[in-house]
Amino acid sequence: MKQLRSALAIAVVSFALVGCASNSGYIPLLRAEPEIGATLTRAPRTLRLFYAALPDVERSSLRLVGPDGEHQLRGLHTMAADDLMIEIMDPVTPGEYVVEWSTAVGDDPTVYSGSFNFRYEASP
Ligand SMILES: [Cu+2]
Repeated sequence: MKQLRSALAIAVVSFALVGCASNSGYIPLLRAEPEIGATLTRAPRTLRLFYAALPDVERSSLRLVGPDGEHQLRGLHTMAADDLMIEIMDPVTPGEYVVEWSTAVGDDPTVYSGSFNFRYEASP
């Protein structure tokens, strides 16, 4: 009986650890255009991020920060392909860019956030 109880305790503890680890590590972002970590030779005009389920636009935001600071973005929407899409208003000049996103997807009420980089090098 004592053995069973300690086995149960171990099971509960390891379940809690696994739950904790997957919670903090889970990111619903699958891929993006521009691609995550890409080096581009053409300046992007839009950002499009693809998620594991349909994002809730009302609870989503995107930011683009580059060498000239934060870019103006317009018209956050979804193409109903589990994506978020937005238009980049001011010209993308060469350099390193960070896309910051936050969103809730599908039936999951959690608001997730993250960021990724891409680089734009003007073609010679
Ligand atoms: Cu679109």
